[in-house]
Amino acid sequence: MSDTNFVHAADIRARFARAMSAMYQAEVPQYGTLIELVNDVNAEVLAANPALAERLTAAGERDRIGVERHGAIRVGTPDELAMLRRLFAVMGMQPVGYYDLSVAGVPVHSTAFRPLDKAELDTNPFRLFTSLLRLDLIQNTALRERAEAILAARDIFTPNVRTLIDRYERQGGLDTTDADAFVTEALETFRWHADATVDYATYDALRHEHPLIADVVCFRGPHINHLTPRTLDIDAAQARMPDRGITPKAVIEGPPRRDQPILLRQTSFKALEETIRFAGDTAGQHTARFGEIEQRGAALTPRGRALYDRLLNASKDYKQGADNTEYQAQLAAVFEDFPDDLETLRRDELAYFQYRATGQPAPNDSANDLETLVAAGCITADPIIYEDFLPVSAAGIFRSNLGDDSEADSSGDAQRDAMESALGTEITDEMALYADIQARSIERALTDVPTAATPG
Ligand code: OOG
Ligand code: NI
Repeated sequence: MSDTNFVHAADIRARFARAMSAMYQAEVPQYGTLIELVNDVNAEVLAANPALAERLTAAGERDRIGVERHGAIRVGTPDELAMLRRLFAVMGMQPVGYYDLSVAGVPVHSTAFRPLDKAELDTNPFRLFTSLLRLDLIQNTALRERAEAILAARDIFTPNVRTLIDRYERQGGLDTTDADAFVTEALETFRWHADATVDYATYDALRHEHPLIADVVCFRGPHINHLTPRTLDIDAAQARMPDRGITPKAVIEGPPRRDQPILLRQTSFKALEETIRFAGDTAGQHTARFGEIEQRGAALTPRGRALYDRLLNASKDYKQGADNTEYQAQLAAVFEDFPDDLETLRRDELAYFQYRATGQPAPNDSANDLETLVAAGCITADPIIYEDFLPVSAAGIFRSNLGDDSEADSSGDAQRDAMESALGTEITDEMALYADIQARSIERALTDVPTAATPG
């Protein structure tokens, strides 16, 4: 029962991401300033690096550099998460990856709603990093029950978005009028509300438990807390934020700058102090909303990831109190142990690669296995870009924006099953996606290599 009048999921996602960006720039003008800075830095990098500019143009990415890569929200209950899963499905976004942030002292666990396919990501890359509050980590029973009651009394979705989601599920798609209405209605869930649903005393008690708990529980909905465009030079963007009156977080998260970028580097500007009106008409301050930038590199295999985690852990003491330049220098020294050339990353199976035939015929009289064909120049390989998130980096972003300076401290256990049952679906394993792209590309490349011309 497919209907040709249905709007493609990627198109709804693009409309939604555009609307979200416009709303957020209007709500948080400093985010607009960050976008201007990122655009300027990107333009300078492209002007100085024509080869990169050409590569991005050829890949069709040049026009989309300025488009946001992700945003983040935090919800309070399994029911809210379940409904979000249905809402994001309309835009072709599925839960990928499980992140237990409680091990880093942040009382949430998270997943990212994103398209599964590379082609879909290429059309529009928008993802939402979505965290579910772990109320079970509140020790104080009375406070936990109070938080549960407050959350139970709110509905973060408009009646119209519920109707449109039902219709989408019944029909298998939305026409253009419904798609536009869906975007408008869905956006309402993520809007900022300067008036809290609770009085100041309740807010303060929850904030003392953890600032994140207050942020999730005390408002009418899960306001978008940041959006994240892509930068072509995160070091330059970080260094130049103060010139535009923006205060960056202390250090860039993730791996150091490298010849062959890996995983994800990210930084943010510090969340703004916002004036909140509490029930009973008291005013107060809350920090929640910020802007972030990211620069991505190769997806790592489990082996590469284990090496990354070990080196990152070895550098963690440098981070405390360091400024970014000093921290990056020390990080770079520790990461000397992570090979930084494509051939080693590939041969040692540290990163995932996409293989393709170059068109050159296979040599005669050889085994014609993958490595032989790569060595002979018949098959070539490019790194697959990492499209997911990093729990240690995420914890650093959370912490710098919540006025919480507590260091990582292992508390709760992973609760992947609990999150999956809340979602009502399995969470896709991100490693399996990359492994699958690589495996399929190898199969395809091997069959695409022309056979050797028979000597006449
Ligand atoms: C999410 C922080 C994590 C990222 O890019 O790692 C994140 C949040 O603050 O809600 O967005
Ligand atoms: Ni983020």
